[in-house]
Amino acid sequence: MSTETLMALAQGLAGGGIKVVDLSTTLQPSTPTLQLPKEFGWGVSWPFHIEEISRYDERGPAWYWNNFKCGEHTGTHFDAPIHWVSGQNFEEHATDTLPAERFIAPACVMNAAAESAANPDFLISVDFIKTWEAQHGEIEAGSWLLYRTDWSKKTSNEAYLNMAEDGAHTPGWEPEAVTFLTTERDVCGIGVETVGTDGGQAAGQEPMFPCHNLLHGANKCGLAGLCNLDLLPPKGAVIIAPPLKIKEGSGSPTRVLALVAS
Ligand code: 23J
Ligand code: MN
Repeated sequence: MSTETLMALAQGLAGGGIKVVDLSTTLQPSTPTLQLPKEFGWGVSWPFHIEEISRYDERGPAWYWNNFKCGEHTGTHFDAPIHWVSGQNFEEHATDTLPAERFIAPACVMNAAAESAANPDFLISVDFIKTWEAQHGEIEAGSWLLYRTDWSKKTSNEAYLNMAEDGAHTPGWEPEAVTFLTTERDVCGIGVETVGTDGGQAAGQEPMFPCHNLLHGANKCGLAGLCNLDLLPPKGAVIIAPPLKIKEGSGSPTRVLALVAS
């Protein structure tokens, strides 16, 4: 790899035909957070909360700044392998210890928007992936697999979380599809538009939360709460997604960017 290649990238970014697409939503108090089934007494992730410290006023005449707090898994965010019990024993598996090389990788974008609109409980199968590969070519090792559902286009939190008496109804994964991606394709990780990488009914799947279980059990990472996946080509985008360097963090809100040739 040459310095010329790297400088060509810099020129591409400076108006030379490489676009930067922002795949992140805006963090704000109304940012939707995961609603787990209530009956088990599982802990609750804090929503985003922000408080002004000063704004060029008596609390700080020349400066504006805020305090904020939220769960690690709030809004557009990164899931590290340590997040799940199945990933707890790997080395360098937390936000502060993952090799930085894993934060920049190409992406394959699988469009399941029509299927998800027709059925909010749609689950990606191995067949679905193989059909995509027949059209676009095999998923290269080290790529992110981004699951486009257009779920980020829902205009209310109610529609986005899609909660019913029997829990949330949002698209997810057949366990075999996740295993196929980690073992047969050795992906970098899996990214979704929904509030978490698993589907809304995943607490009742076998294994429970199969995407989290199998993805992190293979020492792979997740991205959740993505938007603008409809602006990406099926192949050829490069994703930049470094989580905050939280000591032993299980994840963090993340600004996720895609580089796309234009
Ligand atoms: C904990 C338990 C279940 C789920 C999740 C977290 C997430 O989706 C997450 O943000 O990692 S489904
Ligand atoms: Mn998460």
